[in-house]
Order: sequence, then C-alpha cells, then structure tokens
Amino acid sequence: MKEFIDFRSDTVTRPTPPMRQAMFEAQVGDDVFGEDPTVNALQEKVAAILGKEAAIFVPSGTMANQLSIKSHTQPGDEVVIEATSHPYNFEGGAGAVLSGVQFFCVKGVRGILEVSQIEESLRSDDHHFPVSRLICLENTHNRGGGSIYPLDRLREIYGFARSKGLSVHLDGARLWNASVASGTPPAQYARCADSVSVCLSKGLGAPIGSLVSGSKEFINRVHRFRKMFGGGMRQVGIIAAAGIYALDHHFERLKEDHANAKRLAQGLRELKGISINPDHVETNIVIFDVAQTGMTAREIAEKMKEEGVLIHPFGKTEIRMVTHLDVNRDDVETALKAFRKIFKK
Ligand code: TLP
Repeated sequence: MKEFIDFRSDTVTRPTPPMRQAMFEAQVGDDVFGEDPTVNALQEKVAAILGKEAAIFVPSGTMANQLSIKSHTQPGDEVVIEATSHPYNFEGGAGAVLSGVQFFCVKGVRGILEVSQIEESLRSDDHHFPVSRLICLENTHNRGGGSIYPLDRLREIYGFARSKGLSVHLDGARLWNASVASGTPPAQYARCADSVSVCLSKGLGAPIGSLVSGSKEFINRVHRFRKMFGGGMRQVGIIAAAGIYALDHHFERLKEDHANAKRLAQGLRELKGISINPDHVETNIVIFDVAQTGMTAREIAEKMKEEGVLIHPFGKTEIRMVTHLDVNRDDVETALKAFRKIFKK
C-alpha cells in the first residue's frame, strides 16, 4: 500500500514503538468493577493535571462531550453553543437523541464567543421558553482553525455563567495544544468550566481514549450514563497505558506541530489563489480558502492525493490541514511543493 503523508487530522497517528511497549506491559483489571490499576492511574493523573476532583476514561471525544451534556441537563433544556462547534456539528445530532436537549447556536469569531453574545442568547423565566441550562465552549476550536480561547474571556464567561446559575462544559479535545501554545497550564483553563473533556487520541498520539473531568459528584453521574451509553470497558488499561505514555512524552512536543503548522500557513500564503492569514494559525490546525484558484476543495484534495498528500476538504472551497506526530518539517515542504505543482498547471 502506498504511504501517504496524511494531513487530514491529528487523529491519524499510529502508536510509536515505545508506546506499544507501554501498552504491552500494562497491568489490567476489570474497569467496570473499577479494578483496572492503569485506568485508575490515568484518571487520577488527568484529574490532577486539570485540577479537578475526578476524571473518567471513555472511548471517544464524542462520548465525553455527550456524557457531559447528558449529565448537566434534563430533556427540553437549552444548551448555548458556538454555531461551528464540534458537539453541535460533528456528533451526529447526539445532543438531541441522547439528551433531548436543543441547542441555541451563536456565531463566534473563529469559534470564540463574547460574554454579551451569551447573555443575549439566554431565555427569560417564561413558561413558553426552554430552560437555558448549559454553555458549551471549545478550546482549541477545531472549525475556528485551532483558535485558542483567551483565558480572560473564559474567566469572564464562567463568572457570568455562575451568576446566572448555568453550568459550563469545555470541549478540550485539543486543550493540550492550547496550553502548550499559550503557556497556560491546563488547570487554569479547566478552572473556568464545571466539566472538561480531553482527548488522548488527537495531538498526543494515543490510539484511543478521552476523559471527562469534574467534581466527584458530577463524575459519579457521568459513570452511570457511561454504562447506559455502552461505554463501560473491561481490561482497558491496555489502552489507558498509551494515554499515560502520551501525556508523559508527547505533550511538550506539540510545539513542533504548531511550528510546522505556521510554516505550512506561510508557504500557502505565497500561492496564488489561496486565502489564508498565518497570524490566525495559533496551534496545529490550518484552514484556508481556495475559491480564487478556480478549483473546488475536493478537486484539489484529489490532485494532492495523486502527489501522495492527503488533505481534508472542509466545505466547498475550504481545506483543513492538521499537523501531528506523524508529519515532520520535510513532509510540510513536500506538501507545499505538491501545491505549487498543482497550481502551476
Ligand atoms: N474531531 C475530528 C472530526 O470529527 C472532525 C477531527 O478530525 O478533528 N471535539 C473536538 C473539538 C474534535 O475535534 C473532535 C474530533 C471531537 C470532539 C470528537 O472526538 P472523537 O473523534 O474521539 O469522537
């Protein structure tokens, strides 16, 4: 099989040999009984990193978000969320199906909301209206191009939420990237939310796994729903070991991915017809518009594939590329060379 250079997502990484070794050596037990020592160690580790009382291991980022929504709400409640966010757009309508909530969508600037927008979206106490219950935020923001929520804004939003008796859930699938890029410890971000979901299988390079963190009481509730959603796993320390390895060895190196994304954006800016502002590339996600090239995103993706490079069309004229553990600076230069070749034709 042809080896492609794969920029479609940071989810495509494969476990490294030492990570596989850690998985091989993992001590395991039945996690539904709470007896897997490696899962327990991972949960404690993530809770400590995030400064929360507890954390629970789940199979995916989608399940982490949906369990959080479920545990914060009652059917019929309204969730205020950014219009291009992951839980609203890319989780199969799960909020409606699994929690019976409806979303109130607010469009942010590259995914980032103002407090005033949230304030305007809240329902008054009138029996015609749904009950505004939860605010969902995303840091970094995927569709926003890996944008980082400014810490002050998060603090402001959380303060406002508390004053209104609302809960806040933070989709931190790529919180690690936000933390490394901004120099802000993950716990500082986590302090601005009641629950935080994090992924080990994106930039950190583990094959599977996410966690939800929050108060002990909240995580107890999540535990019950995890069973209900079919997310209770057994000797899953074999996977949790990859997560522990990833946190210990792949956290700091995220800055390499960010530097590679910057270089990619700078190279793309020099190409005719591509619209991108490299200053907007804050972490490992690069989104650019190709409308002026006269080709669709899909056509360009097909041509790039012929050159051995995989990229992700994000709508008709937008493309997303993500840097990660399995692409290096040479791969970035190879991709730029392929783009130059395509646009010269
Ligand atoms: N995002 C995937 C796709 O679903 C788009 C990707 O390739 O980026 N929150 C955020 C912010 C995410 O980006 C993702 C995955 C998830 C949650 C869901 O994680 P998984 O795929 O583990 O369910």
